[in-house]
Amino acid sequence: MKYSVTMSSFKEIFEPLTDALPVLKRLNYDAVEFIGEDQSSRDLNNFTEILVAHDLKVSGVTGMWGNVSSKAGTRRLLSLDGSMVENAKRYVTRCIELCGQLGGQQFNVCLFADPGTTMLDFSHRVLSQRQKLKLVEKSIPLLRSLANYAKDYGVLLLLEPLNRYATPYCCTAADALRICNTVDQPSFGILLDTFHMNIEEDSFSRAIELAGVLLFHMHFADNNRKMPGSAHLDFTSVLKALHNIKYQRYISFEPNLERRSYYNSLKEGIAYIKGIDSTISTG
Ligand SMILES: [Mn+2]
Repeated sequence: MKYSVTMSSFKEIFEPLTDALPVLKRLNYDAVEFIGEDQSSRDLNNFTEILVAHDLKVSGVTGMWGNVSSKAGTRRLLSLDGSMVENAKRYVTRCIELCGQLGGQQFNVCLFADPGTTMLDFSHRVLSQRQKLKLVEKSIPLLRSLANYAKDYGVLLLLEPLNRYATPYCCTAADALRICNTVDQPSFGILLDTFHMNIEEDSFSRAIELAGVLLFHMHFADNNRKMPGSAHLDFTSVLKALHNIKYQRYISFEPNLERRSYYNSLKEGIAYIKGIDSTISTG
């Protein structure tokens, strides 16, 4: 396995964000997942220089979708407003280019629609497969053309299912697989995130095995979005399933970190996962 951390986890901790890089190198991370926001070419050059100096790689670029910022909220691939879809499309193409430029392997899309599209109490209800399909159907040709665009940059475009409280149109590995099979492009695949899986999947292992060869990236966080080992997710079954499908790509930690405890969290979290991984590898 190779280990990476999302740079977005450091937004509240480091200014500039590049100050996170020496820390990550010291803690034996292999790579960082760059943040999918506009950067000046000066900042980007600076980032690349510091990255190279610390012998770190870029695993990919994290798509900033939904409520993470007001800008992110306008990136709606499922909008009924054509200009909103166009806005999301431009965002994806820019991030693909950024990812290619940084030598990253993947960029993730999440499917958001206009607010008020569905008015369900998601604590008790979910959308039916038919309702999901109806809303997602229109975006298939766009996803296909974006996947093709990504291919030209040596980047994979990955669909990340989120939990129902974030966006209810693609929540499980089965939802993502259905969309993937319809898009049907070798440069289009799946990213699974243990935080969302914990809410939506019947089982970690069944979801991972279902995604199978289309699983190209993993986000790891515990059930409370802290580093793995902080709470009660069963990372042994996650890692066993990854071994079963011969997954050898990045495990990218995507935790909430706090200024006072980030160092120990990052240190203990990777040690916890590497510990489980080595028992599986030798057992
Ligand atoms: Mn994620």
